[in-house]
Amino acid sequence: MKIKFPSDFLWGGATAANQIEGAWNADGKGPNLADAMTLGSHTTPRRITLDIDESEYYYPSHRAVDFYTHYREDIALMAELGLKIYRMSISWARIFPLGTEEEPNEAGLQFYDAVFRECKKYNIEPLVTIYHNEMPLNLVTEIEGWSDRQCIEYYLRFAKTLFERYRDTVRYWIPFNEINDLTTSVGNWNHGGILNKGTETFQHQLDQPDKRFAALHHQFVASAMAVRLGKTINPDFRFGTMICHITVYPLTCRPEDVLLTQQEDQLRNCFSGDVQIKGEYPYFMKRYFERNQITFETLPEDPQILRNGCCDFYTFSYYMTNCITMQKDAALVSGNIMGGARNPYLKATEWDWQIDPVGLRYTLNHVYDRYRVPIMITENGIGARDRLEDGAIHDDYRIAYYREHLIQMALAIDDGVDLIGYTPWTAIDVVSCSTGEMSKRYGFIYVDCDDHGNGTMKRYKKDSYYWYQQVIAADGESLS
Ligand code: BGP
Repeated sequence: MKIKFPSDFLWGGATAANQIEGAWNADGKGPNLADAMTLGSHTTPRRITLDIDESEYYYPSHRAVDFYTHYREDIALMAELGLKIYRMSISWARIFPLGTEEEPNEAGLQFYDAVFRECKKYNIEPLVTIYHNEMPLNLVTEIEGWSDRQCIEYYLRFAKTLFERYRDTVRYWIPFNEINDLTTSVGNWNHGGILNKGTETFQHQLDQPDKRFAALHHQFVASAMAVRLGKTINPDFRFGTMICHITVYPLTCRPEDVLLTQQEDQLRNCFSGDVQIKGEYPYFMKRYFERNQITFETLPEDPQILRNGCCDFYTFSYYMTNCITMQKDAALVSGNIMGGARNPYLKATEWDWQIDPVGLRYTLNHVYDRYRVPIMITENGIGARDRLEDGAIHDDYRIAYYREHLIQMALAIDDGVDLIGYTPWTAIDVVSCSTGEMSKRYGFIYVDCDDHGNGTMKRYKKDSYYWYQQVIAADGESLS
């Protein structure tokens, strides 16, 4: 098949504030929950320390890759790469250091003014995630994050500040990154701002499902209210979901495995997408809550709020697929929010995330069939250990990964899916979310910085940079 993406296809790249910016306490920024996570690895869990103690631990977000001072150079590199869209997030604690202030921190806003100015200079469309795995630490300690309904008000104050300030600068918004992460216990901390008593690490969190689903409900309400509010400020604003799509296959054709797979898909993927796109809780969640004796408070006006604040387009992250089975002794594999049974037909990365390009075409068809709204893939990529040799990085494994996934995207477009954009994770190396490592790299641009923040911070173009540049320039034709 001859490959050619639509000429208006939004070729992009993604990052998130707490993983890229650094400058964790500069110009009035308050500490956020990401700033309280120590360095970990694939085998060592990241500790969560509410008292940030830099003399004892290394906290990767404090320096990250110092986008805060390198943003001009980085955006120029993104422009040279050919990006049409840049997915980034805004640090809540840079704008509202405690989260509870009436007035925003002007210095924080000025930083983003400058970032958007650079984007505009190169005609790069910003796609802004309002909430990406961080909130002011003060809201975690004072109100237990999103488990308290009060959080909606603070979030909307933050969102309104952004909508008004960037009314003519930003068109595409994502209210919450991977909102469905709160369907698993691992989402408590960095998605919900909830630290249950006894939880010491990000990887092993104690769970109170009532609290967790209350937090998720509050985020759904906040998302819908933000959509509504945003459109009163600028009717041209477009809002997207962001679902961490863990595509699941039955490990065998045993009907029980198939049924269990369907239930996993409903809970992990469809639930949150349905609320944000269709504007209501899907029927299967009633049973799920009853069977698991999960209760949480909602207000009578909530269903109406959800109906009135649907997202315009569907976006998701896609890194892996997993298998589901009744068998207790199946071999297991890792994943970002959940692992699963190992698929004998797939290879996995060093961090044990299974690589499945064909699964992306399947997923695109699956979600488009369900929602029939434009789709964007807002994260996809391979975490790998890159080697800098004489100023070059020969990341042929990353090129192979992207090549295979892009071909499947082209096939999905050919199937009829309305895929409008792609922002791979990441435009430039950033700190890993799950392990805090720098050595789990995703970028097209290499940053000379090690796991402990040592290095020159110099930027280098990887082989994948030149390759992606060609792909974009030819609208994907070079993949044929
Ligand atoms: C997603 C997060 C990102 C990103 C990515 C890769 O779930 O939205 O912030 O980090 O996963 O994960 P990791 O950095 O753990 O390899």
